[in-house]
Amino acid sequence: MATLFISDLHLSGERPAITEQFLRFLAGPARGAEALYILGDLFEAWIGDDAVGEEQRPILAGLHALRETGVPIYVMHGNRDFLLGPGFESMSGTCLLPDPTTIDLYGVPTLLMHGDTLCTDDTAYQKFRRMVRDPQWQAALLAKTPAERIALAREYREMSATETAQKAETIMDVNQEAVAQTFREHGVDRLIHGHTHRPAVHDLNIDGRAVRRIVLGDWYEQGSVLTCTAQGCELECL
Ligand code: LP5
Ligand code: MN
Repeated sequence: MATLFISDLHLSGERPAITEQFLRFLAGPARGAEALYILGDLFEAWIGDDAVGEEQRPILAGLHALRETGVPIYVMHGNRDFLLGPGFESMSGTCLLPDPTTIDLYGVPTLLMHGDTLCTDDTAYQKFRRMVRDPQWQAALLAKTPAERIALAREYREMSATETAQKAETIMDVNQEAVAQTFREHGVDRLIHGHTHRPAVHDLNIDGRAVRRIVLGDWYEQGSVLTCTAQGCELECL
């Protein structure tokens, strides 16, 4: 039995081949898993549980079908789909997970995060994040019509594309001190996150303690999955 971790699929009607690949993953390798964890940015954009697009329905159905085979599915918010809510949970048969969450992964205390909160050098993004994670801001946004939200999401995307094109790569990566502080605060041996789209396994020494940070890959061009068993974890491309 294995526990699977994926993130940053960025599923969108604009990339149908990746949605197809994800649906094949749900109907194939994910069956029989002990659990599936999706650590943020499952969707390119989620504008509210009441505004599901036609291209998103097969994804919800695919998740639900996997859940019905007995595989628990946990979903964390990313910076693109922070509006996933209880409606999404019931449509997909999944459970939303707080960021961060600690799990016991075959005896190894493991912290799960999306990863954006570790990018503390990206102060403009952290300011944006505080704004969009504010419950009052979200309530005001969800009171708008779906058409208004689609227009706003497009504006945010354009703003983000302009901004990220001008930011140094190092600013958009995790801050090492934030990583160290996270390991100290949570007392875990392993951290699994996504967001940066820089898949890798980093072996670190924090205050004399050997720990491991595993970064999941995105699904823009191909699938990426971390498979963990009692023997260890392996990052693979699909
Ligand atoms: O997504 P990615 O990887 O390209 O960039 C992220 C950060 N950007 C974001 C913004 C999202 O892409 C916006 C799209 C969300 C879609 C769903 C929204 C649904 C709700 C809204 C409508 C219903 O997360 C980017 C990081 C990068 O990761 C690397 O970590 O750098 O951060 C930014 O680009 C943020 C800017 O730097 C923030 C600028 C300050 C803005 C202050 C608010 C002003 C409002 C402007 C209104 C147009
Ligand atoms: Mn992200």
